[in-house]
Amino acid sequence: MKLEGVELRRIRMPLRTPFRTSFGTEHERDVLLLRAVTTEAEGWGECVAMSEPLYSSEHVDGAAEVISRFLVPAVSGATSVAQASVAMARFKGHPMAKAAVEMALLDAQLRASGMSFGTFLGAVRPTVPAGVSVGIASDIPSLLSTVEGFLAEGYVRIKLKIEPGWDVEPVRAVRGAFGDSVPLQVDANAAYSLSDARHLARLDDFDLLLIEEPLDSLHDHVSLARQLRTPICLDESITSARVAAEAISAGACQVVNIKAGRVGGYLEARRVHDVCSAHGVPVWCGGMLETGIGRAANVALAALPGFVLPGDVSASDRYFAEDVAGPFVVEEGSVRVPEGAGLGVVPDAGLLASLTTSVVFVS
Ligand code: NPQ
Ligand code: MG
Repeated sequence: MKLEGVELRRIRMPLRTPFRTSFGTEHERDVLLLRAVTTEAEGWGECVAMSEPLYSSEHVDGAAEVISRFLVPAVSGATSVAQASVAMARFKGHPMAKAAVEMALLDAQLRASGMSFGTFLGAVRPTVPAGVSVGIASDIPSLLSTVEGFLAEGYVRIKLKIEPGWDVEPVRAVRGAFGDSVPLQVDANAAYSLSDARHLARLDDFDLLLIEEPLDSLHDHVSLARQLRTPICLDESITSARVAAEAISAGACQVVNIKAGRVGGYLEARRVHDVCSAHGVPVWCGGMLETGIGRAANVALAALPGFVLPGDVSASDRYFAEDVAGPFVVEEGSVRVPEGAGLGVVPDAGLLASLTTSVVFVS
């Protein structure tokens, strides 16, 4: 299989409702999609970088530059995805850019061979449980009505985004309104520091599944873990399988959130899964407000055996009025793993065209 070139397409997807986290409020998703054209098949990739470097250091313009200037030329002679990954590894950083290129090449290779993403990665389930991430609200009543709606839609796990000033009270209110049996967790996106340990320990009363990335230092999570009963889950800090092994050995986390974009691709994501499973550490699949393209790959990943906790694997309509591919839906609390070759979904050409803000072909 020979790569003829890669189309980079920027699309603008309005969010149905603004999504607020400890790092900011998003009103739309500025997405970079890749279409790899090879001699045998086409493959789609999605870059999960945000338009501004708020979640991590990457941003969409930077990723597009790195992909077109360094990554596509580096992989142009590769005859397999494994070879392409090695060719990209000499460039430091830029995991989201690398992950998008790898995803497009992998999709092309799998479509050519007729194998699904799930089968390739090692999926062991036909469906995955659907969790949902709930943004910081303006007040408690509006949070409760949002959570009530998601529970009515069948989501089996609720994650509340938290920040200093919006933590114990929203958790208390959700527990009070919906009871102790709703699987509930929180995500701080690194908004706290170690001096908040005693405050964060107040969350121990609410029987949370986990607290995700409370601090901005990998090392400080070791100290915090000793002061909390609530398990610590790491997201932003886990940048590779090697770092996952180090974090687990150091006692920095008891659970790991896996996002392929954050660790440089689905092959590395599978290695993170393998390392965690070998250590008996449960993992779950994170989300970056993906379109149906990225969502298809996440759903396949989430079907691996070590993904024993529900992920931020939601329906397309959690974020978008209209999705470019799918749509993915929640049925009986689960999302179905696509079975077709590659990602098992392709974007709708007309919708793509109407959302496109720029398109270039790099060869
Ligand atoms: C997390 N995701 O787990 C991320 C953070 C996040 C579903 O909570 C635009 C693009 C907005 C990516 C907001 C969820 C985003 C984004 C939050 C990622 O930490
Ligand atoms: Mg997170």
